[in-house]
Amino acid sequence: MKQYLPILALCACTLFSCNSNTGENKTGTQDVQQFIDSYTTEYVKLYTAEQEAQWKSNTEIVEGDSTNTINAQKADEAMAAFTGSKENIEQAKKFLEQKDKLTDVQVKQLELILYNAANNPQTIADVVKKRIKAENEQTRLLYGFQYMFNGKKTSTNYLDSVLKAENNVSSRLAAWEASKEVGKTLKGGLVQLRDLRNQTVQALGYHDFFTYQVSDYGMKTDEMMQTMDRLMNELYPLYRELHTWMRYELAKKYGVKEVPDYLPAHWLPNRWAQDWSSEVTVKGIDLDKVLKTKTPEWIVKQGEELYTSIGYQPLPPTFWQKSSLYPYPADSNVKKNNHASAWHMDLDHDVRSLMSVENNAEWYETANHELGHIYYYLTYTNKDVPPLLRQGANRAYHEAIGTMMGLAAMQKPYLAGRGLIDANVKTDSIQSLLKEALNSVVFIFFSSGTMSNFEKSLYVDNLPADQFNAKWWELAKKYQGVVPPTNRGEEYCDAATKTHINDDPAQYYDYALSYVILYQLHNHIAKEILHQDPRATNYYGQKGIGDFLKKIQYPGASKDWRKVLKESTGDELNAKAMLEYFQPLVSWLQEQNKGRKYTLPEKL
Ligand code: X8Z
Ligand code: ZN
Repeated sequence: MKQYLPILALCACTLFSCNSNTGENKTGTQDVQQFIDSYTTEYVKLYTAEQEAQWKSNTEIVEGDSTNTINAQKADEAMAAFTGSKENIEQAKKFLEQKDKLTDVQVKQLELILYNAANNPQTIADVVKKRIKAENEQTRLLYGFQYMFNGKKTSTNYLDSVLKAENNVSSRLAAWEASKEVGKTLKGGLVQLRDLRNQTVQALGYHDFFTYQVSDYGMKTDEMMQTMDRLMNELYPLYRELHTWMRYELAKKYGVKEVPDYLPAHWLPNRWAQDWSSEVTVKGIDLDKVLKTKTPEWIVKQGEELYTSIGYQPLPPTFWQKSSLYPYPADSNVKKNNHASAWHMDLDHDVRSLMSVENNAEWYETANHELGHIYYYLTYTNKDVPPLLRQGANRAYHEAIGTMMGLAAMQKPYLAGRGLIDANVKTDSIQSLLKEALNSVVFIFFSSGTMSNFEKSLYVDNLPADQFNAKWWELAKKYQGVVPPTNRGEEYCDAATKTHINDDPAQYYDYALSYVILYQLHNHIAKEILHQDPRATNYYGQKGIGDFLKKIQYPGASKDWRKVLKESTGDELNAKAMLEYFQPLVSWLQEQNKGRKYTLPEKL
């Protein structure tokens, strides 16, 4: 999720008194606290202005009118000038020289001040300025883009629906290609952004922008990439079965006699092949069918109700007034960012979501995901967490909780309890598990594999501009077993059709880690709180879950994430819970795949 530096907003007096109470007796902490307080005041002011400007430029994109883009740029520049100023860097460094005299929370804030500075060093103000301009222009190009299908103006929601429902392979190909056209217009900007992003952080001693982003976890690039590999290796036997099963299944569905060795990208129900779950409909639990009878508004409200049922407060009225939750018409002159996001506008209670919700299962899950961010914001906005530390325990945590709620809200006992399906209908639990694996397990190979390795190559290895598309498809083949429908030359930039490559750069491993964490949390919730099978839970009305999650969320980033994980689940970061969850599926798939040709190598 795109986060513009963390910061506060709000009632400075409460926050400040809490800050100055911490460690007042230690020598030097008066000075340091004064510095942190005054930094915070200015930061919150600039952050709020920046968020407002970005909100406007992401929700009102008008062809031929760049006012909002320019205003966003100016707000970004003001923030950069402050956070990257020589004085702030020097001061923070000076105080950190006497770490032992400071409280943990002070150290964390000073480190954050330096982390923010590294992305905006004013010693190279011209580079930072160019980067900001390029970033805002890239957003405008991506989200101001008019998608066309069969000669008509269309939307990504529509193209997605074709990829989910269309059985005619030529029509699928046309929709897939239409969805990739935008990449061509983004390539130049991406090349420029890669260089500028690297240059900015290099000024403060980071090797490259990817390494900078990874350092937010207290990790080095190698360690992160090894974590990605470890994760994929653990899940690979299952992925290989799923891949084999899917090749045969889709060949049958499209009436193709010769089963392809690799999955053609346009055969799959998602633009990036990151989620194949809509290929399976579990009899008796057809959520898409149920949701056709509901409105998009109902979907968001239903999400809120799940959260309030476990003990969260109703969303503040401003959430409903100020969010932008539904799509604009496909041919509207005004366009908006069509990818879902959640915003903490002022580091206080102005929380908003930007979505394009339609009444289908994918948006049902996404709405729950975004509300996870929103309730995370609201929970760490408290007197004990200084504004600078109003962030997730780490970025993956922020992604994990909402996704977990989304997945839990698709399990049978929950849907039956909400009256969305018939509780008495017999359903096939293996089919349910298969559907879930086609979401979660498949996603790991996109996020840890293709995305993370592409961005590593882009930033760390300085991938030459004439190899972007070749690299992208080399990785998609290796990790996902997916190939492009036709040869895709370097005039295309298929990686850039993924929003994160442009506007949430070098962070996609967050999502991979979030899945691992969420299965650890869910496993704990099911077994220790609900005493239910993790594969068949009903979270609704269970205050114990709210208590458990709030305990994780409350301290924000003021507590070390490894400690948070250990304290909440009793374990380190690992894929055990996820593996255990899907275990029953492995033998079923092996049985289905008997006699079939496996085309992925035995080992990744
Ligand atoms: O980008 C997102 C969220 C952003 S808050 C909607 N997700 C990833 C994606 O869409 O690629 C959620 C899961 C993966
Ligand atoms: Zn998110």
